[in-house]
Amino acid sequence: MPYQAAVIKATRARRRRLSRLVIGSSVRGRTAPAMGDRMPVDRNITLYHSPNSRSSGVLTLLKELDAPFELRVVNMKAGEQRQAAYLAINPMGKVPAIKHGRAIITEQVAIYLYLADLFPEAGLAPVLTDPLRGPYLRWLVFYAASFEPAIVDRALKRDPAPATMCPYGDYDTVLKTLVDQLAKGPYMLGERFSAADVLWASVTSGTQH
Ligand SMILES: N[C@@H](CCC(=O)N[C@@H](CS)C(=O)NCC(=O)O)C(=O)O
Repeated sequence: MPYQAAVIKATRARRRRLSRLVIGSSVRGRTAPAMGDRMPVDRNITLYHSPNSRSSGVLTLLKELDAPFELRVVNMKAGEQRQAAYLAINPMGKVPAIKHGRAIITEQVAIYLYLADLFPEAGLAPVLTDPLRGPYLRWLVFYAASFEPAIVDRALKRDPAPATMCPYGDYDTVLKTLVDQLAKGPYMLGERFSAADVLWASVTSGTQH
């Protein structure tokens, strides 16, 4: 089954499981399990979002996590991402960004990691003691550190730096690494669906751009 179809199937099955859990439990509850005394107890998230951008994947993730959230739409066509109000949120003038309590988190991968850990009951983040935790971090970070710069090289038809100087190598190697990993199972972690799939599916389905 192609990767995209496998992710959609897993997402639907998870939604069904979650909606059964919601009845009579606190999956939708706004109170976090014990997570340290400095983490806000309130798990309401504000997502700064522009449709058809990298924030669309974060929106999908919030739904997957059944997280309580509020959307603040940033109108990129009107240039709101470069106006002072939004630059105070992300000085890079980019979406996505989220706010949780007083914490502002930017950079997609940081946001995926943060949210999947904040809603552990959704089971989208292998815990620290899980042997899949390392691979999970690997495939999320690989996206930002290797895939994105390689894709930009390809889109601009420019050569990367010489292989020994270039932190991500080159487009062909990056793509082969990804394809070889996906050949091992339906998801990035083999048989286990995780937040990494929500990120990679948003890229491969083209909903980001
Ligand atoms: N490194 C950032 C990249 C975010 C990014 O490139 N966002 C694009 C939307 S897909 C953006 O906000 N572009 C607005 C602009 O630069 O004017 C991340 O991973 O979150």
